[in-house]
Amino acid sequence: MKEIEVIRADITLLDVDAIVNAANNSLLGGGGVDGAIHRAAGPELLQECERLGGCPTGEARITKGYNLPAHYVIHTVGPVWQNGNCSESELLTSCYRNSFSLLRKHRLSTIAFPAISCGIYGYPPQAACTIAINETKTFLKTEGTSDTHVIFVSFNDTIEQEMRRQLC
Ligand code: AR6
Repeated sequence: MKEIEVIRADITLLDVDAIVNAANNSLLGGGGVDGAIHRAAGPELLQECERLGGCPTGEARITKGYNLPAHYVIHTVGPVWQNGNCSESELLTSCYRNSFSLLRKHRLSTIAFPAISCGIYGYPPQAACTIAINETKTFLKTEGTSDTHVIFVSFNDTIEQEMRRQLC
């Protein structure tokens, strides 16, 4: 079943094909969900990330999940919110598109996203949720298979409520 789901959870605990990491350009870890994923995955994740040589904003890279229940981690680098006139929406859209592209390339079915850019990077939640949902619907319509399952993981009320409101 092609499906979109919103759940409240710690993304590091999810047993899915791939979880998405809201990373930074270095791919060498940081705070927020990035720090949590690296802590839970263990040092081998950092070793693989070191070999990737970073990632431009809006692009995505895939690694194994190591000690995580998830088999893979898709690392994408969201934009830092400035004033909305610095290509933030195009860059956030690219994060979702490139993450879905890796999902398809690796023939994976289940993917869990955190709210990319909505924490430390300060993206307004309403606008970010609209992009996340629109890109997901487009992917499901054009390239999703009967097994595709997209999970939006929220860590706070604002994101969860906004996601649910927009999916109604
Ligand atoms: N599970 C699910 N969601 C989480 C978790 C978790 N364990 N932890 C945080 N969130 P952020 P960004 C939510 O700041 O804004 C890092 O230092 C959080 O509540 O992790 O893209 C990177 O290295 C928020 O809604 O990512 C970058 O430097 C969402 O995840 C920078 O932060 C994203 O918050 C990236 O900032």
